[in-house]
Amino acid sequence: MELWIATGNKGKVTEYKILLNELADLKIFTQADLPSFTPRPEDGKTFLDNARIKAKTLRAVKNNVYVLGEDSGLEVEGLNNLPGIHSARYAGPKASDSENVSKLIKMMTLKPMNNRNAKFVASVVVYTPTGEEWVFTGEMKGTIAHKPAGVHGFGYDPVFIPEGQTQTLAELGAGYKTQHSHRSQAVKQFLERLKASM
Ligand code: ITT
Repeated sequence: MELWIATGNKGKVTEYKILLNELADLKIFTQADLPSFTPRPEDGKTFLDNARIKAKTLRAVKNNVYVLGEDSGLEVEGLNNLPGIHSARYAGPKASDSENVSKLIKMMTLKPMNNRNAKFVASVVVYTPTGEEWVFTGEMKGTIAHKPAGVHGFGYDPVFIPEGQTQTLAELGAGYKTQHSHRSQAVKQFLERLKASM
């Protein structure tokens, strides 16, 4: 089967390839395989809105295949759940992962508080070749570290310490994320739904 993922984020693609590895006949493509593809602005109000926008935009040019859109982000309790849906662009429209991480650390220093609780959220929308819409969500709870540590993963992984752990996701590495991440929770539901539909 063909799965087209509506993302330009290479870190996400790497993780989807690992998470979907058990599907032997799966061929994964992304919007990067369509040179003239232009993503639509992510102007939804929720993760689900934006996941749907991504999947629908790609589906408009790739039908009769599975199409997946994911919108995800980090909600920090002490920052009124920011950066949330703005996670990718927290430090500006073209911000790098390390600029976003620096801004997060700075915001938490400017507003001293004891509450460093946070969670990653992923909303995933899949369109099937026959046009059904499937929706999945996953979450991972944790806390924000005082400074970045570790080299694995992407985004805010260097400052996110999962519940029950003492190291960041960037220290724990891909094996831990494959078992426990917000993305892995959503993909497990997708795999179950897919198997049930076959
Ligand atoms: P696409 O829209 O092209 O998929 P994006 O990076 O803009 O790429 P999102 O709009 O969903 O994707 O924003 C997700 C951001 O949330 C991402 O850029 C990271 O900053 C953060 N994020 C999401 N999942 C993460 C993870 O597993 N580890 C670290 N940071 C993550």
